[in-house]
Amino acid sequence: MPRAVVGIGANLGDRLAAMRAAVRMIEGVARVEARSRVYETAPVGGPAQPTFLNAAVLVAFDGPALDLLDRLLSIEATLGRVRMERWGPRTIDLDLLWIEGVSVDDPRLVVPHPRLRERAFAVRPLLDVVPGALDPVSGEAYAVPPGDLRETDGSLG
Ligand code: A4P
Ligand code: MG
Repeated sequence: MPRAVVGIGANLGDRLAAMRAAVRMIEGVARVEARSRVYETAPVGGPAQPTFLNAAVLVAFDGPALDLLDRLLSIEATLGRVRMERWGPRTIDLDLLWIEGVSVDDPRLVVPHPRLRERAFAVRPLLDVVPGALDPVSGEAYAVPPGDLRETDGSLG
C-alpha cells in the first residue's frame, strides 16, 4: 500500500487540540503509521499572523491520491477552517506533502508539495516519520532547510 505524509499546521485557537482532532479524523480514512513531533514555527509568507504549530503523520492509503486529497479537504472543512486569504491564518491546514515514489501534477494536486524543500516546518516533521525520505523525481534525500522552528513537548496523541 502506498505510503504518504500529511503535513498538519494550525495557528488559530487551540492549535494542538485541532491537530489532534485532525489526526483522529485521518485515522478514519487511512491507516496512520507514525506521528511526528510537534514544532512551534514562525509564520512563513502571508500577512503578519500568529505562530504556527506544525507536525506530520505517515499514512498508508489505498486508492488515488486525489481521493486522499478530497478526504483531507473535507476534514479541514469539518474542523471549521475558514479560507480568507492565501497563506493567511487557519484553524487547520492539511497538506499532502509526499507520496513514496510518486509525483503528481494535477490542477488540483501537486505532490511533492511544491514548496516542501524550502520549508523547515514541513521537511522536519516529514523526516521524523520517514527518516530516509527521498524526492521521487530526483531520488535525492530531503534535508531540513534553515528555518525558525522549535520542538515542543506536545504530542499528536
Ligand atoms: N493543492 C495542490 N497541491 C496540494 C497538496 N500537495 N496538498 C491544492 C494539499 N493541497 C494541494 O489549498 C488550496 C488548494 O491547493 C487545495 O484546494 C488543493 O486542491 P489551501 O490549503 O486552500 O491554500 P493555502 O494553504 O492557503 O495556500 P497554499 O499555497 O497551499 O499555502 P501553503 O503552501 O499550504 O502554505 N508558515 C508556517 N510556519 N507554518 C505553516 O504551516 N503554512 C502556510 C500555507 C504558509 N505559512 C506557514 C504555514
Ligand atoms: Mg495548504
